[in-house]
Amino acid sequence: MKLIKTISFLTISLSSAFVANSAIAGYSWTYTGSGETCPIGGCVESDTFAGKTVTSTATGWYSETTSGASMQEANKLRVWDGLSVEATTADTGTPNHATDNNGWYDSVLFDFGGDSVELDQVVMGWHQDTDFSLLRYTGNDTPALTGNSYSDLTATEGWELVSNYFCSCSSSSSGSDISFNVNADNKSSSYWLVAAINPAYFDNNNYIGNDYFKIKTLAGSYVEPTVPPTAVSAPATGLLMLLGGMFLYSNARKREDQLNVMAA
Ligand SMILES: [Ca+2]
Ligand SMILES: [Ca+2]
Ligand SMILES: [Ca+2]
Repeated sequence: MKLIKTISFLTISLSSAFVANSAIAGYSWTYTGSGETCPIGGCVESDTFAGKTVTSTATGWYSETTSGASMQEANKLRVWDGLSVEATTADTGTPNHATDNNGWYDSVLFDFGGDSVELDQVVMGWHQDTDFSLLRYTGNDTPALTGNSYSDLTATEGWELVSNYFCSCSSSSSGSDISFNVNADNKSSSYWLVAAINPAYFDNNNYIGNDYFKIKTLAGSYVEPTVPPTAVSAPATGLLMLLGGMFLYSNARKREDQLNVMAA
């Protein structure tokens, strides 16, 4: 019986090494300011929950509006009542200094520094019409935006359109936050892209060209990494096999003794 208990304990211990993908909910990253320009490398916000700090680094991006135009890092990413992309030196003033799709197609890249994040909510601060595309990166390396078009991202560059989201507000509804529940399928990634809704992801020009918003808060969960099978040490596996073998041998011996007694 002691041997059986030992084997059971080891089996449970080894099995627990494979338990994966538990998530810690409650994270949020909020960007507010008075128009400061993000430094080279991006604007950084961190949140700590249950002892784990997850950092979000935001950078601004844009492309010309011609089909297939290449993405470039924006002239400025600024922080007002949310993140605002000034695509070029001409993409300024209200409302164009917001993240928008008039003149250039703006977007903000959020890099979570290798931590896997499941986004649940996107909150816009100042906004007018607010239709946007949400993408996540599915690759294991660092994504390259420069020189790729928005279409390239999903066609060849490892990005996936999570969904498009639409504001039911009119273009004059600025002045208060608007919150979107996103990512209904609970997907996770270390890189997320929020774009003023883009024709590469939503083919209806009636929705495009009048969206202006400042990305204020992202909220979601940190997804703990899967423990790889290699984390189970070879000696532990060997011990389990050895104990299993001893158990089988012991049982076979008992059975043999019983048969001998019956035969005697
Ligand atoms: Ca613009
Ligand atoms: Ca802009
Ligand atoms: Ca729109």
